[in-house]
Amino acid sequence: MPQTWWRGAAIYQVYPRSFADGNGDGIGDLGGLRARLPYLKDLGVNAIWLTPWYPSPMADGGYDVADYRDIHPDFGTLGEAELLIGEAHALDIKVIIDVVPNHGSTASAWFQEALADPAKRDRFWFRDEPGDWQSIFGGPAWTQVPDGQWYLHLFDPGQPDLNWDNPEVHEEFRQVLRFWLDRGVDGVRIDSAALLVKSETAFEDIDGVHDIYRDWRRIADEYPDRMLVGEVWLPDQERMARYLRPDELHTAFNFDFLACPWEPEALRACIDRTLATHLPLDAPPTWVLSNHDVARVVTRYGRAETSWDHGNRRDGVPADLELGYRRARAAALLAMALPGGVYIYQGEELGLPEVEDIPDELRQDPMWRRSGHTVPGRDGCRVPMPWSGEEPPFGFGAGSPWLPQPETWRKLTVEAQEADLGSMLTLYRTALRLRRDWLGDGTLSWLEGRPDVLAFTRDSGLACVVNFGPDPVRLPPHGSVLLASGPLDGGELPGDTAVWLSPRTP
Ligand code: TEU
Ligand code: CA
Repeated sequence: MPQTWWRGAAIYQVYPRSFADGNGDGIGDLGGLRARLPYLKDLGVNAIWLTPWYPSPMADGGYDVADYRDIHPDFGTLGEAELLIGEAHALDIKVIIDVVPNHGSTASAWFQEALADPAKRDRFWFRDEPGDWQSIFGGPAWTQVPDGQWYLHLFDPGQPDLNWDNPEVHEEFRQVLRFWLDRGVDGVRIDSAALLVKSETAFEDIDGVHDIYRDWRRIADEYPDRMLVGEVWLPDQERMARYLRPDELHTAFNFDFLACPWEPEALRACIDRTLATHLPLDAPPTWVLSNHDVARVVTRYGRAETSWDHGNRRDGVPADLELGYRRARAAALLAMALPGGVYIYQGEELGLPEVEDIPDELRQDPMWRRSGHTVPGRDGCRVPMPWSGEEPPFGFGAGSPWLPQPETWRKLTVEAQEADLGSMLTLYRTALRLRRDWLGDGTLSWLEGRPDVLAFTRDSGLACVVNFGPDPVRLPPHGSVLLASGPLDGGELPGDTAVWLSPRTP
């Protein structure tokens, strides 16, 4: 089996706007991120993935890209991006960027040309009459331009869908890929990867999309050790796996796992399904607990219903955060022990909860506007990181952060958690250190036992045991305890707790 870095990598998702602010304007930037690279090194991740950093009117947090070959001035310059890539590499951290091929921005040169000249509209989806599709953020997916035509936007009106029936669009993205691969990026995350090709009646997972990724794979393969990871939200794992055929994408996000409730039977079925679809393709699975589009895991797992559903976000549904925190710790050990790669969304390692009381007038997610102010949306998982100190901005930067941080985050800052051996940050650091020697790519063998316990061993001999039940359970035979997500109870594993066991005595 080829051993390349991405097969077993721990990849940390940076949402640049909210990670660290270097120049004090309240908005995270590349200067802030570069200064915090040592933090990521100490955390022990193998790679970072940055959500879009391009010039953009920010109609959708930068997923409305106006220029794929430059950096948003709020974040810095192309020169700084190049420095960042070099500095990350010097610390042995790979860099993955986000490419958004399904749609551009109304502020892009292409869209401006299309507006000015109806003969230049074939790069987008212009029609004389609107269709009846609804936008994923709510409201109609068609918007009228002054001369009467309509354009398609599956997301915000600021994000016109590109027409992948036009060869010019293919050529543009080939060049964009090369532009960044030439600058040393190690991987590309492909936004909304299943939506690019459309028919007149459907836009999800249409067969022609696979030809695009075959083309992209040929480009990536011209460079040593680069990877493509697809954001493929499809309910069906079999359909999803088609994107991972040997001549297409290297990996995809496992949203089946993210959406799965915190229940042993459902999780076991999800894990088995994942392995069954990935292993025959020799594609490493990925394990994802959260990202910038979903409620924070501490909050999600503290609710009575722990599954995730984009259509029913359960914003504001009461959550037992203590319970959610305990489960999030156990889930972290589960996700990091499973075969393949793991994604960690910034703040997950601090156990940040969803912020549910952002004042309405500060909300920026287009989902809030487009839903007629009925769906609060995704701002609550995008609140700037708390680094240090006793009050906001908690070391995020000198200025007031673009979204307010809760006062209660004083207990959750990096500074507070570094000093605490029982903190979430310490758990993540320890787990990521152990993971390098014991875990990552490979397979697992289930240890059969009680229905409310999931237990398996890995190729290295490490056993991971998670107890979902109410009562403590005895540990299987082992040499020593490597790490536990919570205190063991007289040698037994309490409910909502996970443990990593070594076959060897220390
Ligand atoms: O998300 C694409 C997507 O398919 C949606 O399900 C989305 O996750 C949304 O949150 C619905 O609840 C990607 C990005 O991750 C997201 O941040 C962008 O808003 C979207 O594409 C458009 O570029
Ligand atoms: Ca800034």
